[in-house]
Amino acid sequence: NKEILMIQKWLNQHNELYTSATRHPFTLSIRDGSVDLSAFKRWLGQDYIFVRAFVPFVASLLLKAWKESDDDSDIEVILGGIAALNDEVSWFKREASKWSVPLSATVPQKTNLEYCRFLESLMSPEVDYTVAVTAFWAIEAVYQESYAHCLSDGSKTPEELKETCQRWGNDGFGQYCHTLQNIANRRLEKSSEDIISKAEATVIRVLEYEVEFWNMSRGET
Ligand code: HMH
Repeated sequence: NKEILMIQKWLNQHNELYTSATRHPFTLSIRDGSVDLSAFKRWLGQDYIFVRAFVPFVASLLLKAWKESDDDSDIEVILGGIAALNDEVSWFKREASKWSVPLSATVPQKTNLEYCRFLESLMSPEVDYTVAVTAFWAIEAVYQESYAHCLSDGSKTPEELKETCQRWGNDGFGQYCHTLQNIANRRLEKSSEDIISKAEATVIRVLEYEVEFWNMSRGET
């Protein structure tokens, strides 16, 4: 189907899964103000570990874009993403110290290790640029949608969590995610059935991991 863009089509087809990732009980509890702060701290410590693994993934994406992309501006968009991650790592350290979360003593949970291993598998040169950039869009989009919702009309997000929500929920980050979606759609339009189905399976895996990642905030394991 060429009339409707691939990502939109997948979001419709996998709407239930996408909604479980972007309207998770954890982020909904931030939005309604009932959030358990120990859950927030667990998320913060685990996400710092994830972001550390996310940096080399995005670096590997930059390399794929340089080798395979048909559009020079892709490199600039991804480089902007790396610059934002540099800032994000510093922010995590500041935020962790604010909440007394000892990052160096934080042990990665099983879900986190699995998600990081999945990211590592996407860093392989065997993985096509189109598949990797589509995964990148999905990873960023879940946070953008989740945290923007915590700031939208009617939200009761506690003052001390607003900065976190702003980090991913701000309009600039929304625009950036939209640009990534456009890149992914442009590539998918030109891709073989094989690449398209690999990219779709990768998006589904990302959404599943994102749900499990939010689940870790419950601290049951
Ligand atoms: C688990 N997914 C997870 N952590 C993040 N920081 C993002 C996505 C977005 O950057």
